[in-house]
Amino acid sequence: MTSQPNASDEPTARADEQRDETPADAGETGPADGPDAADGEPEIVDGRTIEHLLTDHERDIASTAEGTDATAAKRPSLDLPRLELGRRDFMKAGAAVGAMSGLAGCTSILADEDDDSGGAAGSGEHSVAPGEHDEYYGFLSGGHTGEIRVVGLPSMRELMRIPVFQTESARGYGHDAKSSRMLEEEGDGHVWGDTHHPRVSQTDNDYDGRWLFVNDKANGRMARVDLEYFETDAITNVPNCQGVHGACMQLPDTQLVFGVGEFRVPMPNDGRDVQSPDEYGSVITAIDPETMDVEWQVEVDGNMDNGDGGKEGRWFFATGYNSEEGTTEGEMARSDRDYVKAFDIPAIWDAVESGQYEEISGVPVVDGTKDSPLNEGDRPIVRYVATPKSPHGVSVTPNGKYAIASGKLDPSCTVIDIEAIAEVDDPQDAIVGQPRIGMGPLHTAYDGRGHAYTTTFIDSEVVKWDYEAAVEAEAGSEEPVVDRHDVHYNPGHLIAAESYTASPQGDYLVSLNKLSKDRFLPVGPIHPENDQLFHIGDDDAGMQLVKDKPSYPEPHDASIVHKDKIDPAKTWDPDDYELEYVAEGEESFERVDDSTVEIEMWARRNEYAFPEVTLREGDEVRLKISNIETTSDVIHSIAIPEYDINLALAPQDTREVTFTADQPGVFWAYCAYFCSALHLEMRSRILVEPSA
Ligand code: K7E
Ligand code: CUA
Repeated sequence: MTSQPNASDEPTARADEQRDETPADAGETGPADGPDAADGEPEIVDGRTIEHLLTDHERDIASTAEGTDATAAKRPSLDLPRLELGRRDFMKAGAAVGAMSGLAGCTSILADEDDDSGGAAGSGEHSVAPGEHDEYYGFLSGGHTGEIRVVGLPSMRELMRIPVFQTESARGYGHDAKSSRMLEEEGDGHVWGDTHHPRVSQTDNDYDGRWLFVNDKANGRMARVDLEYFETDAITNVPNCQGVHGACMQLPDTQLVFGVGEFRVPMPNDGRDVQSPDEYGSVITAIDPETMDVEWQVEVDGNMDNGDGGKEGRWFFATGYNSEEGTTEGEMARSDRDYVKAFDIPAIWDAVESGQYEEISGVPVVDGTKDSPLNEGDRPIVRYVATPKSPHGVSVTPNGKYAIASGKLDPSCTVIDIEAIAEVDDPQDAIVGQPRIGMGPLHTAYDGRGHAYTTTFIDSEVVKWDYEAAVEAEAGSEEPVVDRHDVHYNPGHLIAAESYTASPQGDYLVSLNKLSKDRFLPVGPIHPENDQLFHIGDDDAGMQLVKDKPSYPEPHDASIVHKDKIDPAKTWDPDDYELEYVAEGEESFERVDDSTVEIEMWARRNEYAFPEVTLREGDEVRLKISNIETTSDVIHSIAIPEYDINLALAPQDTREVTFTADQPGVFWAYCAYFCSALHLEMRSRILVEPSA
């Protein structure tokens, strides 16, 4: 798939070429042969089949990447019949040209060329002056950096990063005893994670500012961030599943946190059944938000993906792909339908409490597969709703009426009536709407005024639509769509302010775009992503693109919380941690035995309690240190070179670390936070005397 679209190609010719690439051909010829090897009967392209567009899309990514060299950059546009295309329009053109072969509804795409996508700078009305505060906190996942980023909205200024699954020296995370223990014990020593879905705890269907939960797709964990201290305070290693992907909560009061298992693996994954994919399983996991203990798991058929909880606490929804239970891409995308699974939480609790489970890895695992006895009778624990095709995102409308799943490999979204789920005999009858949104719909957010906003990965748009109108309209109709806007480019998630609550704010929306291409100054072959801010508060004016923010790879999802609902600490409260604070005058140096030393000390501008510490080679040293400043923002650290230690110390904070002084010599421990005019002088001489 390296060929570059030729300027002289007729759109129709390209479309024919695409038609040859039927999914069946691709499957038979194998990935190594590529699309050109396909020679089957031309498939009649209809609006619900997009494999050819995917291929086209991949090709356009390749061609646009080539276009980033200097020569191509000087070439302002390519002529295609009816289209004047700049490089920026390339992706879209690929999709549109492909779409022309089969669809009538692409005129809006073509007509919408004059968007306000020009500048990276924010527009005046939505900017935040120097010294002024933002209206919202945005909590973005950091993807495979393993962290959470905190940005202010609408400025999009990055305010802080919260390390979760990776060590981070600037915050001493993974350096002090408590955080290293957490990473060690609940991560089997893994040094990274893959955060996707940050969800803030709610009470009565509104943000309570207490916690943020986030998944680790890489190593199957769920973490909790304390939003008073903006610090990860618990990690749970989830058994019986490789990756925890979707993360969400039982509402209205965060009674449970759910992790949606993605990859199918043997359960437990201890070497059994490696050659028997049929025996692999996929589970959702319910975690107690207070204790972070795993309460139970439910095994289902197929792969799962994303999840969202209903507002009333009974239902929890997970999308899924690979109902084929294949192990290769070709096998996974074969069927036209996969399932949205609706989990009946009280019914699952009943099964757990009446002992109807198998204990695997110490956790009750309830059988929620289609053939399970627990899915017979009038109160099945999991209802399987078939939707097209490999549905990806699912989110519940603010009024709690509908769960909306995005088709991913189908241009539609599926509207599921949540009340009907409990009543209908056939779960399919709970589907009440299926509007046509566009190519590659992935995720949906809400403004609280009855509008849904769905990203389309292939079309590179945010599509605004009316979900009640979608219930009225015929399946496949585009009528419910009220607005669409280009994004740059290829969006994954999008999130509107407080969209996951019962009362979204309805003013801002962020589209998290996977590709930025030529949007920013080039910084080498790994590009930043592009998070774009939209103002959505004026339905008459439509969506307005306000800002571009380059983003380090790679945020997937976000939660946007009004500033009044978060109450961060300004300094630590010593009552909030287990260690005892070391006040001035309480410092001590104690040689416990021949090879063990305990040091308790403090730090303040511009000194440590001990300007000098003498150790013997081989000593095991337990060092506890408090920052005795009471002034907010006066942060110190103690960095100990050669021993890989840097403890960050916010005012009134106390941290501890244990290390073995196995290197003789002189080591200047120093403060790494620039704290005062005499910061450079803030140091302690550590002498490690050789052991004779
Ligand atoms: Cu990237 Cu929610 Cu993990 Cu969609 S997920 S994009
Ligand atoms: Cu303390 Cu620099």
